[in-house]
Amino acid sequence: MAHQLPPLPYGYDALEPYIDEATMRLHHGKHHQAYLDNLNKAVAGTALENLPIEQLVTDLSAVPEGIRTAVRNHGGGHANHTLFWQVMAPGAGGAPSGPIAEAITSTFGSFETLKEKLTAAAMGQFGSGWGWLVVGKDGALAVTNTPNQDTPLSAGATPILGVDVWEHAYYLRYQNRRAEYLQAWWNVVNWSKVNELLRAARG
Ligand code: MN3
Repeated sequence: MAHQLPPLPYGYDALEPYIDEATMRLHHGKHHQAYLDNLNKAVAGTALENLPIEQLVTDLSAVPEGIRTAVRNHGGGHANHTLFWQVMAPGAGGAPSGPIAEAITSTFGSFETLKEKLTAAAMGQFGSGWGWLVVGKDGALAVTNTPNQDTPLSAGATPILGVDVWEHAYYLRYQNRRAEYLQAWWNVVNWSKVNELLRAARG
């Protein structure tokens, strides 16, 4: 069964005014769909065709060389965007609560510090890529970034919050102002989903 575009868990206009409807329509309907189409094309007829996406991008060395770059880019794009839609929600944002709030405080000292570090990681990603909050193999939280559509899964970490800093994620509303987009993005962070992902990552 080919990989499918997961429906957005809210309307295209639901993240207004922070993320605009036109961006969401293009981003989900065209960009994510294009990663999917290219991923499906790459794995069609191979032994990897039916592997779940997380498994596929976690062990890229198991992917035959001829399609490894395609799986890394388009499989990564599919995995990253699937997470991205889920860790945002309308009427969300603000300070985290629950286990993620405790983990952030014990790791970074405060939510404000995490916010600064993740914003800086996303700002500092030269060109296209992502900023991440991940859970390492040891269960510890860390902030990181990746270029292009690389996923932390390929480096052995589990992403529980990610922000897309490709220009297609913000250019229509924010043009070149990545900092302004990032500041706005914190208003749509879905902490209850991040809590769920933290729980799953720590098993
Ligand atoms: Mn994107």
